[in-house]
Amino acid sequence: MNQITRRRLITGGVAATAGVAGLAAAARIAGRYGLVPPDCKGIYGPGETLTYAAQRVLTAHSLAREFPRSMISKTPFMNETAPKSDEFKRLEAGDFKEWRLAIDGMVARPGVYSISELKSLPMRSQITEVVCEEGWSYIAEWIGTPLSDVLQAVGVLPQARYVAYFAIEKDWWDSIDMADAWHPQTVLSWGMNDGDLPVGFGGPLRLRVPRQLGYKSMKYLTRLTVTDSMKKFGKGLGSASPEGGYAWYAGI
Ligand SMILES: Nc1nc2c(c(=O)[nH]1)N[C@H]1C(S)=C(S)[C@@H](COP(=O)(O)O)O[C@H]1N2
Ligand SMILES: [Mo]
Repeated sequence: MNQITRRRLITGGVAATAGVAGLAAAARIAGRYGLVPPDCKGIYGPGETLTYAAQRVLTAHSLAREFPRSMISKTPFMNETAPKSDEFKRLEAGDFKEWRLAIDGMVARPGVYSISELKSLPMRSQITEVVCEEGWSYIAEWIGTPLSDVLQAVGVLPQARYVAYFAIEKDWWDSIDMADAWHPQTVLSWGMNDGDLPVGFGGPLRLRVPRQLGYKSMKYLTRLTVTDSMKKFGKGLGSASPEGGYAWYAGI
């Protein structure tokens, strides 16, 4: 079956069922195609599943909007100041030369990368918007190493379904599916607006996921884990967000 026909069938099936028999039945169809997000249970579960399934089938390869340089925000809003831990202060005092990104899990060659090692890999620059669920946004240029280049380097195993990621603040962790992980605009960002990424905006390293809301773009990134299931992390909902009432999948 070719791609378009298959897409029409799945979305047609999922959407028609949603209309006739309700969200729960539509979610069951989505399940048959493996299009189920980690937070698929509970009262919002069928809605989350329908959103995720429809987005993935229709827009798996679509690009987040990129803006002209003239639209870069003059006073971008930073949500948080730097992490307060002594460990972070020590790393900052050393100009982040000792900052490391660990990559493990379902990969052939687990590894540890410094910022300068990441900078030696292929680079991408893009001008995209950070959109917070609280209603504000800003546009900035993000410079970094596409996550796909790092995934290529470590050799992702075929069973991989998610990339989980962790910040230096232990309560910040999240995950994306492989469609977003391999997506060309998903970038390990170490630069912003022609300079190093400032600490307030997540420096020295942030994962920019511009197809989703700001909370998926984790600042102060220290670890990536490639996995076939999010069940073993936290409460098994894919990230800390659903534990607090926010969706795991936050496509925009
Ligand atoms: N490590 C970490 N990452 C984070 C956050 C945070 O508090 N800690 N806040 C998130 C939220 S809710 C948003 S909207 C964006 C805000 O990005 P900004 O600080 O560049 O405005 O960062 C996200 N990434
Ligand atoms: Mo946010």
